[in-house]
Amino acid sequence: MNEALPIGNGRMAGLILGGTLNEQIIFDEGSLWTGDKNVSGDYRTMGSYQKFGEVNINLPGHDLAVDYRRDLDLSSATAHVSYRLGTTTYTREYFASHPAQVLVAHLTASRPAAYTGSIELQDSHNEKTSISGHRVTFSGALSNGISYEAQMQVIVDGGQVSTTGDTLTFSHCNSITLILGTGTSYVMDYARNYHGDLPHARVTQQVDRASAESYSQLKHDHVADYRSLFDRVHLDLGATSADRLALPTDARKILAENGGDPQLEQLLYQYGRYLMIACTRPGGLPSNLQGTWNDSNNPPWDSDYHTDLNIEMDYWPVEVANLSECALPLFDLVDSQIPSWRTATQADPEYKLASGERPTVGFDMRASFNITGGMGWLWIKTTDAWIMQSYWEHYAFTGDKEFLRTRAYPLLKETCEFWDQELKPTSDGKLVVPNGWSPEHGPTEDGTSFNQELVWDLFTNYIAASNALDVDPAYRARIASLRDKLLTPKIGHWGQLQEWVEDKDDPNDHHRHTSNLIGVYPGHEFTSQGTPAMMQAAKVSMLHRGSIGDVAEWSFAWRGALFARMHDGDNAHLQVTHFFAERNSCVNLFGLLGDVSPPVMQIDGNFGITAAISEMLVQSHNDDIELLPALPTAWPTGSVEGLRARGGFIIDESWKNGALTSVTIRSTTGTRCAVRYKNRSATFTLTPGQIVRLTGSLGPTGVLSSL
Ligand code: FUC
Repeated sequence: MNEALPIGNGRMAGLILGGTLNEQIIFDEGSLWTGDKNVSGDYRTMGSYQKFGEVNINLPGHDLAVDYRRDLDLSSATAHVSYRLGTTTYTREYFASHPAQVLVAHLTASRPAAYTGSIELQDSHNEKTSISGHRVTFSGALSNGISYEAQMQVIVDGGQVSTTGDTLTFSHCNSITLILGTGTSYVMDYARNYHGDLPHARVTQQVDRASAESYSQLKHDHVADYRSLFDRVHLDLGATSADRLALPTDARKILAENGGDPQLEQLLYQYGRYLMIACTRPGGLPSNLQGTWNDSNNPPWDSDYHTDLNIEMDYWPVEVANLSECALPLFDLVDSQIPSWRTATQADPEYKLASGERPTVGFDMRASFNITGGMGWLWIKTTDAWIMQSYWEHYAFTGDKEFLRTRAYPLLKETCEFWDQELKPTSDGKLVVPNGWSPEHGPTEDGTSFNQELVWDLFTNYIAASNALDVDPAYRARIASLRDKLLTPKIGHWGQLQEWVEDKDDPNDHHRHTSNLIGVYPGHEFTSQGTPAMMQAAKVSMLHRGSIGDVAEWSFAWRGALFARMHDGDNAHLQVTHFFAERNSCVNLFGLLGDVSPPVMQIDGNFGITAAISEMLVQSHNDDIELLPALPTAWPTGSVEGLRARGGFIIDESWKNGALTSVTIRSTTGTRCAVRYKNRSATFTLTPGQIVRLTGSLGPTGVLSSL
């Protein structure tokens, strides 16, 4: 899987291995999970994400292929394999269609009757495959009662097809098209115990419909759908030298660790957006530790939803990189799990109130969760507040009041009410989260910076939400007064932003998590403008944490975003290039956790890098927008179009010789807009749909037009 080409339609995923004699397509679907509602914390009972199956295409004699090439075209979300045998060129094209809800493979050749071989469809849980006509099928059920089914239609042009057992044999065909559909009985619904209808009728209909379409129509619809999302952002970070460009991606990746390949950095940015469109679309499940790609029934960390960094990082770029609707699966899954989390939290001694009573509202989360209400590992306090940040950000960027009113606000309020009950007063009248833990670094009795900053963020977002909806003024005032009493992280004896209430940070500690800096990014408690002393302390902490030692692929992404918020473009850029190192990313540019043995693929770093690069180019704190806040010297000239800013704006920028040359700001829902570039600033009042164009010195070019 570390070399395969990944495709996906937000629900189904494919890994194209690209063999010549044997082509293998591993396929998955986000809802194929073992496990149940167990919340005991024993991760072994939580179940794990499962591999669905494989398609194997056997092409005798094709091991003699020459001029072999494979690629993944991010502009059309299609993967390709091509090679030559004698004078015949063989070409395969693969995509995962969101509109048709199927995976498609299309095998063509430069001469007629060139394809002779066989195809098998394999269940990764060993159920028998059956063949009826040109339809290959398997179905089964996991021990938790989740039923699954896969169907593959084999469409040939010319030649003959025959069946022997579970193998479909083809000879002298001009071309072959495979239409693969999958489904499970899982539903994201606590009230139904997560079990819905059997998938048979749905999968049959999807495969029937797609098989009745021409290949070119299927591809056309897929590309149009994909581009409606992908084409919203264009990025140009400058040109790579021709000799580097001539190399394949795996060779460029090795060199790019030392910089000098802006087009590969640009590709890494867009790859994060590609992977997001491929693994999290409305109606499906959110991205797990491996996105939706999985080649094992026993994947690392169960390929679950980790709450102390990973699931949150997966969604860091979603709003700024203009893929807002891709966040909806996160909200759908969290909403469907909350009834289980609420019961578990309120019953657990960990959350007993000082009075000895149980909390009566709210929920918190253990370090990981599954898709059926189960949780594993330790409680990680305030991860409820962290998840709520995504709900708030969805509104902050889109201005979607209906979402805020019906989905975000009730949960933000409930989470405030939970911490309102749980916070403990210290002897000097401050409020702290008791018995906290700074992921994954260590505990303290009263007040980790991680916990305090997340509660500050929650309270601040709640205040803004209740203001935006003009509701609950009395509770808003109470939360504002609680926020004023929260213990604020301190600056320690070597100038660092302390991780714990005790001044005990080790300046030589290179731990992979940067939990104490969550108020810098992804939070907003500390900013260069608003709290320069805290920002300076955060930078001291960062510089000591370094880029060595116990550092995972996602650490670089987080460090990149942190340095960007500190306006340190060169250090942020260094983190981006570290991602290319052999221990941090796979040949196919999937993130790789090189700090575990053996190293394992993990997707969060991919999304985190896209978020970090976005933060280098545009930052927004409510309606205050910073243009090119952390431009590194490695990208002297370039442009970006289509990044989103909080407050409801879309930003385009161009720069030359390290300086901003032009800016376009479009209001989607925003009105008051304050922009800053270095020591210049400008403020506008726009109406939704209006565009303002500015020069690099932020002077208007005189154009205020409508979208
Ligand atoms: C957290 C991280 C690890 C890994 C795991 C899945 O525990 O600290 O590095 O990413 O999640």
